[in-house]
Amino acid sequence: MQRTVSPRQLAAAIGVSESSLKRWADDGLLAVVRTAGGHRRISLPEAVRFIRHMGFKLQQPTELGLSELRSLETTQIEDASSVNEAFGAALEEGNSAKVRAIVEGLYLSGWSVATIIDGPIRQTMARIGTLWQHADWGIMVEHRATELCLQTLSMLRHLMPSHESAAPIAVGGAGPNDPYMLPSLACSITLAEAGWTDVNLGPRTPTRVLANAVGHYKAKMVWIAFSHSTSQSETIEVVNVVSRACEVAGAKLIVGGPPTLMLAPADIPGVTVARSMLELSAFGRGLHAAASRVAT
Ligand code: B12
Repeated sequence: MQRTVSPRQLAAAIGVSESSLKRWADDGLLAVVRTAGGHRRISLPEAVRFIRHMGFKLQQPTELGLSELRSLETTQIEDASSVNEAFGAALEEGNSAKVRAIVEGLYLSGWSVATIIDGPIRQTMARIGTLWQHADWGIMVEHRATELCLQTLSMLRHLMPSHESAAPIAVGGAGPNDPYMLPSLACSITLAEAGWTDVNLGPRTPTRVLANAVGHYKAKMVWIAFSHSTSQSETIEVVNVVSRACEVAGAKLIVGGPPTLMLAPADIPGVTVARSMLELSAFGRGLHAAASRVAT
C-alpha cells in the first residue's frame, strides 16, 4: 500500500501552518485523499511533488519518514562539485544512509532523476571503476557501490509520482551477455520520470526476447543499454534485429552505452544513439508529447 502522510506532518516537514496547507489543498495545489473517517491524507509521492513544485526547503524530513540531510547542507546542493564529492565519498565508503540522504535531498530540492544519474552516480562509478585493477578491496568497493546505487534508485521510485495507467509503454534491457544492471535500470527510471510506463528486462536480455517483448507490450519506445565490450558487428546485429521488431510495432528505438558510440548512422538506420540520461529523457518527453497529440 502507498505510504501517506497527514496534513500536520507535511506542514511540520516544510515549516508552514496546517491551515495554509489545507488552503492549498482546497485551492487544488495539493491532492488529498480522505480516510474512511473523513480525515485528509496525502500520498508520499504527492507530498514530494508538491515540495519540488513549490520550491520548499525541507525543515524536518523525518516527519515524512525521509532522512535528515546532515551529510549535505542545502547550500552545497547548488554546487555540482560539492555534491559529487560528498556522494562519491559516501558511496566509496559504503555508507548507505548517507548515499540515500544525499539522493533524497537532491531529488527533493528539484534535481531530476536523469541529472542525479548522469552527475554524481555516473561520475562516482567511473572513478570506482578504476579501483578493481589494484586489489580485491577495489572489486569489493565496486560490487558494493553497484548494489547501493540499485537500492537508491529503487528508493527514488517510491518518491516519484505514478503516471496515468494509459501512459505509453517503453520496454528495454541490456544487450545479450551484458551483465551490467545499472545502465538499463537508469533508462527505465528516467523514462518513468518522462511519463512512460517502463518495463525493464534487465541484464543479459537475449535479442529475440527483447524483439518479442516489443510486440507483446505494444511498446512505443524501446531502449537497449550496451556496456559490456562486444564487437561492432555483434552490436549492429542486435540493434538491427530489435529495430525490425520496432518497425512492425511502430516503436522508436534508442540505444546507448560505450559500445554504441562508434556506430555510424548508416549501420543502424532509423535508430537513435544517445550518450546520457538527459538525452534519453529529452527524446522520451518529445515522443510522449507526440504520442499524446495523436491520441487526442
Ligand atoms: C560496476 C561495473 C562492473 C560490474 C557490473 C555489476 C552489475 N551487475 O551491474 C562487474 C563487476 C560485473 C564488472 C565487470 C567487468 N568490468 Co566493469 N565496470 C563497472 C563500472 C565501475 C560501473 C558501470 C556502471 O554501472 N556505471 C553506472 C552507469 C549509470 O553509468 P555508465 O555506465 O557510464 O552509463 C552512462 C552512459 O554511458 C549512458 N548510457 C549507458 N547506457 C545507456 C543506454 C541508453 C539507451 C542511453 C540513452 C544512454 C546510456 O548514460 C549513463 C548515465 O549517464 C564501470 C566504470 C565506468 N566507467 O562506468 C566498469 C567498466 C565498464 N568495467 C570494465 C572492465 C574492464 C570490466 C571487466 C572486464 C573486469 C574484469 N577483468 O573482470 C569485467 C567484464 C564484465 C563483462 N562481462 O563485460 C572497464 C571497461 C573498459 C573497456 N573500455 O572496455 C570499466 C570502464 C572500468 C575501467 N575503468 O576499467 N564491471
